Order: sequence, then structure tokens, then C-alpha cells
Amino acid sequence: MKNIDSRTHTRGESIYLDDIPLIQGTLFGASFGSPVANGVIKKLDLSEAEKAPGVVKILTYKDITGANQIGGIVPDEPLLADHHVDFCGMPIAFVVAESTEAAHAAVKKIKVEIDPLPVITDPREAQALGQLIVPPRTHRLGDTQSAWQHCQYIFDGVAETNGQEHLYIETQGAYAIPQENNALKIYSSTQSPRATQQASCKVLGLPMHQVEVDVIRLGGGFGGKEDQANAWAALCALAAHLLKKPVKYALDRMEDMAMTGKRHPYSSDFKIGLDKDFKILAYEVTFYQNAGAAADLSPAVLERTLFHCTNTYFIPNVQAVAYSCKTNLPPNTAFRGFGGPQGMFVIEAAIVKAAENLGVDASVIQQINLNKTGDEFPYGQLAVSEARACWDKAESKFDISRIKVETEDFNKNNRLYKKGLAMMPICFGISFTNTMMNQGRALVHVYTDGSVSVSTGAVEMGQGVNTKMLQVAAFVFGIDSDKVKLQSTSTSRVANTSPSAASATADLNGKAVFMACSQIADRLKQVIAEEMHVAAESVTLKDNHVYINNEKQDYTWERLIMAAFFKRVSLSEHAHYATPEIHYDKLKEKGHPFAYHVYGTAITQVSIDCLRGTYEIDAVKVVHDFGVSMNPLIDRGQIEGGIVQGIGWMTMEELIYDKNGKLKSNALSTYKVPDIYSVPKVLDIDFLDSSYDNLAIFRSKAVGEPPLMYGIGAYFALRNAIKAFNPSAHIPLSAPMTPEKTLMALYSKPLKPDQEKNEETT
Ligand code: LUZ
Ligand code: MOS
Repeated sequence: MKNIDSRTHTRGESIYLDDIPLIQGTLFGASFGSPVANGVIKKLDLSEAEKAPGVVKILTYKDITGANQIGGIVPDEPLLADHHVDFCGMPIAFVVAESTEAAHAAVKKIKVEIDPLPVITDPREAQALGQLIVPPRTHRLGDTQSAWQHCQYIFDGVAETNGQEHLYIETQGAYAIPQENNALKIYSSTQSPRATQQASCKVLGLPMHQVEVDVIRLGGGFGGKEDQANAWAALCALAAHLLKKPVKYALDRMEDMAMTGKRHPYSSDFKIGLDKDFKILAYEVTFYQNAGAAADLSPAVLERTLFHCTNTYFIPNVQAVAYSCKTNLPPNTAFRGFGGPQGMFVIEAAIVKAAENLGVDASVIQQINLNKTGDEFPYGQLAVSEARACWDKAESKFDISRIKVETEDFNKNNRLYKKGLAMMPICFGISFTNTMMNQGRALVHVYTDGSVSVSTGAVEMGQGVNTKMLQVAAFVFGIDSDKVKLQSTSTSRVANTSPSAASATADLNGKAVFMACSQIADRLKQVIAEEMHVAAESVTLKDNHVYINNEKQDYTWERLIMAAFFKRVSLSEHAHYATPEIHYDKLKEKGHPFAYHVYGTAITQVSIDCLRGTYEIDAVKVVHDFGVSMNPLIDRGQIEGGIVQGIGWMTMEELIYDKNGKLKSNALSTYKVPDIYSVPKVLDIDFLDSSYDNLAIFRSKAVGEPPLMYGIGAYFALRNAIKAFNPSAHIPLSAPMTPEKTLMALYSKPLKPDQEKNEETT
């Protein structure tokens, strides 16, 4: 089945926040962000801005009727700066005017005097000063201390990954509309309607039943709107509440890039030990996460880094320490993979460092150490592993030995062009790591004409979740998909939702839809049982008809619905699903946090132009563990998008903050994302049908985040191509591998031994 939004998307008729028809009298907001990354506000002068044409009111923290606090996990983030600013772009004032242009013009007239304080942008520097968001966490398996002596080879080093701008096509935004008796309706481009509702209520000092958050769809989220949609909604809500007028604020691209947090940059130290057969015996890693100026979701991201620090390998002795370091950058936040990719890059870097020193292909070490069913992850859960199945199928299906020979032949015969190849196996845990969040709900109504309305906590953001929800309802009722409509995601219809995140949205909400529809279907079967004097168990619903003992009756779905209605049978149901089996003890750092894992292996092939440092991704060939895909079109789209986004993070997307904490890569002219020309020329995605049962909806495994990590293969393929040109090249294990860095690496000289120590941090 095609994505149900494809028709309105291609016709430009899909409604995003900025397309919602405006109510008369609507006012428009714009925020004034701090020009300084750390300092004390001495004086805020609004006088000229207030006189600017069209300005209705300028809000500061003094206007907040509830609490000046939007922090989620840790209450450490004011909505509007009071006396102190912690990052460049931190909102200080919110201008409300008759037009967006007037609001922006007035923002430029605001003057602020700030006594600057020292700015820290480096996580290691912050850690050394004791500036941590939360206490450090440690995951342990076995005993690394005693394992080192059994290792034949030990290597250590530093690995770094930069952040990543979400670049959702739709920027952040909200539209708040006052209702009677101080209530509010907020349209928001949020992945988390509940969090947006709660943050707005906290800022306004209202109970949650006074505020409805309604989401039609997002033009992309990628994690950027899991926590960071709240501020803009709260600002609009506050202004609407005070002025009794609708207030809308959709950020422009440069505001969005400058003011919002991104994927966390990490700097990490690793030490890896192998035996003579290249089995990894021990791995120690220390992660320094650049959290930015407030907690946001950083503690949860940090936790997922630890959960994925051994990727898909079984390592019997592990010690992983993670620091969430407070710096003067905008608070960094969720981004597809949620810390997992950062953890996985480091173990891959460690394996590559070992391989290069041992003179073997990294794939030799990777393959030997893939986990198998029954192996323990450092957090105590036992693997139900498809790692080897994916790897083996990728090798045979795509004929890896031929690819290797072709790559070597090419490199022998070409001096100024080189090809590189890398394998990237992945393993990603599905569930929110915070067990409590793994719950979903759905509300289903069948109307008397037989049409069906489905509301869930799932937010559609292009990932196709609504299509999957529709498939579930249509399947259970045995009716055509055009009889089912997915409603917007509203906190009034489905309450207390978890964010649409963690790849778990279709599972959590889909299971709830399944339960609600099944309960209605059971009642309908009872109606037939009574009317036709048959057992309810013999009744099934299919092809829009009633079946008894698998025999089609001259009895349509519509007739059945009317029969039930006349019998006063409820045609509505609300269901709640909570993932079974999962648990986690944060004190012991052991448990069973994930419903299941998703596996896969990617083969990445690249070519570089050794004169220019430019490169192309020739092919990414994947065997991916889909379970049993309930929508191969949508799932394939998720894999393709994830791969390209991962390649962007690893190769061309380079976030640059200057020493003063100001974002230099603040527009699409200075921040390059993959375009159609940088998409791999070949994207071959093959399905591994899992042999194991799982907790996914219809056994169709979560597909949102895992494929992003295939992109890591592009980094190491480029590294191999550079080494093919210059075998003694010095290449820091630092992503992204931009064309500039590639060019420098191509003509680099090996480090002298005494330079080794500090190499990668440069
Ligand atoms: N969000 C969250 C996530 O709050 N917890 C998670 O474990 C998670 N994982 C991936 C993406 N978003
Ligand atoms: Mo996400 S990083 O699943 O919002």
C-alpha cells in the first residue's frame, strides 16, 4: 500500500502548520535571541522596538504567568532568559506584532547589554571543570582489568563525531488560539503533543485539561521536535493567553538553525584488546557528550550511547563510562539514532585502528566478533541475533569477493582515482530506554455508515505511521482502506502520549489500534452469533463481508454495523498498550530494556578523486532485518532516507561553532546536506525475513532509526580509499570526512611516534 499522504503531498495540498487557515486577528511572533553565549544581562532596552510599526507587545520572563521552566528530564531550562544567558540564540524576548515582517523588524531594534563570561564549547574542557548535566554512568560486563593480560594485541585512541542539524523541511512552529474560559488550542509542529501540552501549561500556570495540542502532520522531525517544539508553543500560548488573540510563530530557517539544538557531538577515548585470533576480549571506552547549555534529552541520549557501545559485537569484558558535559551551545537533543550512532562509531573506529595496525581488513575482525543468539549485551539483555544471518546474506547476495577484486583491480589501474569499501553491521534496540515511556493508546469509532475513524498518539512526520495505523484497522475489520480515516493527533482525543520517537511509534500505537479494533470486532462477531445462531468463533470479517466458517455470507460490513447499532452495541473503543517483558534497573545498569533488536549489514563502495579530494558514494548494498515488513514501500523509503541522512552526517555535514559559541554554519550555503546528486548511485536493499518471533506490530520490525547507522560505513570506506592512495596517510578518526579533510588526508604524512598521543584531537 502506498503512503496515504502521497497524493496530497505531490499536489501540494497536505496541511502543515503554516498552511492552517488563519483566524481573523491573528498576531505573529518572533524571538530575540542572545547574541552572547555566556553572560549576565545588565540591561534590556525594548523602548525602540516597542515603538516599531505593528508591534503589539514584547514579552520577557516577567510576563510569564506560571513557571519560567521548560526543562523535561531536568528542570534547568528557562523559556526566556532572566538574568543569565547560557548560549547564543537563547530567547530573551518575544515580539508579538501584526505581521511576521513587523515582528522581525522589531527584533532588530531590541538592545541588550550583557557582561560576558568565559565560553566553553568543548565537552572535555567542561568535564575537567566538573560541569556535568547529570552524574556519569558506567556500563560493565566481565572485568576489563584482568582481561588485558590475556590480550595479544591492545590499541587505544580517540574518536570524534560532530553534531548534525536536523534540517526538517518544515521549521519549528506553533499557532495558539484562545478558547472560552481561558482555555487554549495549540497547533504545533511537535513530535510530542503531550510534552508540548505540559510545557505550555507549566509556563501558563494552567491545568492540562485547559490546553489541547493538535498535530496534523510534520514536515520532518528526526528528533528535533521531540523536545524542542515546546518552547515555541509555550511562547505562542503565553502571548495568546495574555492578549486574548491567536498568535502564530513559524521560525525562519536561520532562526531555527541558530536557536535549536542538534545531534550531540561526542569525543571519546577507546582501548581495545584482541586475542591472537582477533577475538575482541576487552573494550574500554569513555564518552564525552557535548550536551550544550541545558539537559534537554541529553541524559537519555547518553544512556542510549552506552546501550549501543558494542554495536552488534559480543565482547566479554566491557567498561563504558559516559559524561554528559555542559557547554555554552544550544542544548543538543534527540536526533535519529539518539546517541546510538555516536557509540557505534567509536567501536567501529577501534576495530579499524586495530585492523590497520594488524594489517588485516576490518571486516575480518568485524565478522569474527558478531554476536549470536544468547550472547549477553553489557546491560544484561541476551541477544536474539540476526547479525550473522544479515552479514552472510549480504556477502553472498552482493558477491563481496567480486566487489573486493574489482576494487583492488580498479585501484591498481588508476593512480588519481581510488575506490574504497567498508562493511557496516548494525544492531539497534527497539523501545524507549526509559521503560515508563513504552505505552501507546488509540481511539476508534465506527460510524453508522461503516466508515471508521482512528485517533492515536502517533504523529505523522513523513515516516508513514498513519498508513500503517490504517492498515492495522482495515485488516482487523476486513474492510477496504478507503473506509478508514486517520485523525490528527490531539491531546483531547488521545491523552498522555509518548513522543513519536525511538522507532517505536508504529509498534506502540499500532498495537493499541489492533486492540481497540479487535474489541469492536469481537462485539460485532457476537452480533452475528446471536442473529445467525452460530458460534462467535466461527465468524470472521474479510473483504467487507461476514464469513462463517470461512464461507462468505451475503452480509456486508455496512449491514453488520447497522445491525449492531440497532442492538445498541458500542461501536467505539479506546485501548491502551504497554510493551510487555521490558524492564531496567538503572542502579545496577542491568535489565532487559528492549522489546527486540533490529539487525542489518551494509556494504558501502566509494570513489575519490585524489587530485581534488571530492568523492562519490558508488553503492550502498544492504541486507536489512525487517522482521516481516507490513509495508515494504514505506519501509524501503525509511531505509533509503536513513542511509542518505547517515552518510550526510558522516561525510559532508559540518557544524561549526566559533570560539564564542556562535554558529558559523548557519545557512544552507555553509552547511551542506546530501542532495539528489550525493545519493548513492546504487541503493540496493534486500530483506532478511527474521526467523524469530518478535514484539513488533504484525512482526513488522521498527524501521525508523536503525538504517541511519549504515551511513557510518561511508566514513570508513572513504578512509580505505584514502589509504589506497597513500598507505601511510595520517587520518584522524574524526567525522565528518569532508572533501577538505579528505584532500588533507590524501597528502598527509604519518605521525612520528611521539605525536601519536594527541593526534586525533587536533
Ligand atoms: N527518545 C527517548 C528516543 O526519549 N528515549 C529513547 O530511548 C529514544 N530512543 C531513540 C529516539 N528517541
Ligand atoms: Mo527520535 S531521535 O526517535 O525523536
